[in-house]
Amino acid sequence: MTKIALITGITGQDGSYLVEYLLSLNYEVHGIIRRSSSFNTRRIDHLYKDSHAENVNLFLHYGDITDYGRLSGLIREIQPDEVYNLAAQSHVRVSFDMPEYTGQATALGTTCILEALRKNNGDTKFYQASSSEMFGSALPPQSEVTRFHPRSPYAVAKVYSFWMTVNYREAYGMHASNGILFNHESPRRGETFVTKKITSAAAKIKKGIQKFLYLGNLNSKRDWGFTPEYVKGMYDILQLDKPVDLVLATGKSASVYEFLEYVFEYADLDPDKHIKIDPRYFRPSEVESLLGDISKAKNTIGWSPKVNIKDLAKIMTDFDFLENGLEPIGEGVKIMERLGLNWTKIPRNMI
Ligand code: NAP
Ligand code: F7E
Repeated sequence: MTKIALITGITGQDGSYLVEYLLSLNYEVHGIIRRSSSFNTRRIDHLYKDSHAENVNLFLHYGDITDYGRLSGLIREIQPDEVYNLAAQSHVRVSFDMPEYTGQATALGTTCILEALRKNNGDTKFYQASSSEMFGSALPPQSEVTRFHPRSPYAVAKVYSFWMTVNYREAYGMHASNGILFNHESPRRGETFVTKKITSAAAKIKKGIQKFLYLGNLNSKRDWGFTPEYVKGMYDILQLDKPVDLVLATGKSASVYEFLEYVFEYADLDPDKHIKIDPRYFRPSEVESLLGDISKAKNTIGWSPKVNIKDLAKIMTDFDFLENGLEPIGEGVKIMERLGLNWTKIPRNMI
C-alpha cells in the first residue's frame, strides 16, 4: 500500500530534498506551504510544476505551523502515516530580533502538530527537526546524553520542542522521534546562512559583480555535513519500530574561517583581498564549538555520512558558479556523480 507522508517546511532546504527522496520511494507526499505575496516554492517548483501530471504524488496545502485548526483539519483529511515537522523560524541571528515569533513557530508550532496528531488517532509516526544548537555552550563532542545549554531564542525554542516530542511519546505512547541534526548544507541552503553566503560570494567575486564579503564571527566551529545524506537519516529514524532521539553529524568540525579558506582556495581567490568583518553579524551569545558523536546513529540506523567539509565546499561552489553563469570548476560536480544521489535533482529554475 502507498505510504503517505506530510511535511511541514517543505519549501525549505531540507523539505525540498526530503520530498524528492520520499517520492523516489513511491510515497504520496503532502506539504504545507505558507501563503506569500511572492513565490516561495522555488526549491520544489521542479516537482510541483509537474503535479498536474497523473504520476506525480505531490500535493501542496496552504497552512501555517502556528494554526492548530488548519493543521488538525489537514491531518484528518490526509491521514498521514508519517509526519516530518521541519517548519521553523530557523535563523539563529534573526531569533534574537524576533524572540517571541520564534517561540510561536519553532516551539508552539510543534505542540500544535503533536496535539493534532494525538486527537486524530495517535498512530502516525512523527519526526521533530531538533538541532545541535540545543547543546549551545556544552563542550564537544556532543551526543544524545549531553546536557542542553541553549544560547539563542531559536535554540531555547528547539529545546521546548525536543521535550514536547519526548513527552507525547511517554504520555500517549506516540511514535515521536527527535533527529538532533548538526549543521547540514547544500546548494539549496538559504542565502543568509554562512556557508551559502561564502560560496555565493566566491562565485560573484569571480564573475566581477561583488568585491567584498561582509561576515561576523569567523572563529566559531561547526560540524558541517551534506543535506541529502541527512534527510535520508530522517527517513531511517521513522522506519524504526520504536521512537528514538538520534544525533546526526559528521564527527568532524571546522571553523567558519576554515570553510572560507576551502572555498576561496578552490575558487582561486585570496580571502585577504575580499573579506571584511561587520559586527552586525555578531550574535549576543554565540555557540563556539559543535562536534557530533554519531555512535548511536551508526548502531541503530547504520547511518554514517560520506561527504566531508572539503567536498561540501566544492559541491556548493560549483553550483554557485553554475547559478552565476560561470563554468563550474568541476570537482564538486564529479563528487555528486560519484555519490549516486540519483533522487536529488538540481532544479532547473535554480541554475
Ligand atoms: P529552512 O530552509 O529555513 O526552511 C524552513 C521551512 O519552514 C520553510 O519551508 C519555511 O517556509 C517554513 N516555515 C517557517 N515558518 C513557518 C510557519 N510559521 N508555518 C509554516 N511553515 C513555516 O530550514 P532548513 O535548513 O530546511 O531546516 C529544516 C528544519 O530543521 C528547521 O526546523 C530547522 O530549524 C531544523 N534544523 C536545521 C539544521 C540545518 O543545518 N539546516 C540543523 C538542525 C535543525 P517559507 O519557505 O515560506 O519560509
Ligand atoms: O552560522 C557565524 C555565526 O547562520 C554559522 C541553522 O540551520 O545550523 C544553522 O545555525 C556560524 C555562526 O548557522 C556570519 O556566528 C559568521 O557561528 O550559518 P549559520 P547556525 O547559526 O549554526 C543549526 C544547526 C540550526 O539548527 C539552524 O537552524 O557562522 N557567522 N559570519 C555567520 N553566520 C551568518 N549567518 N552570517 C554571517 O555573515
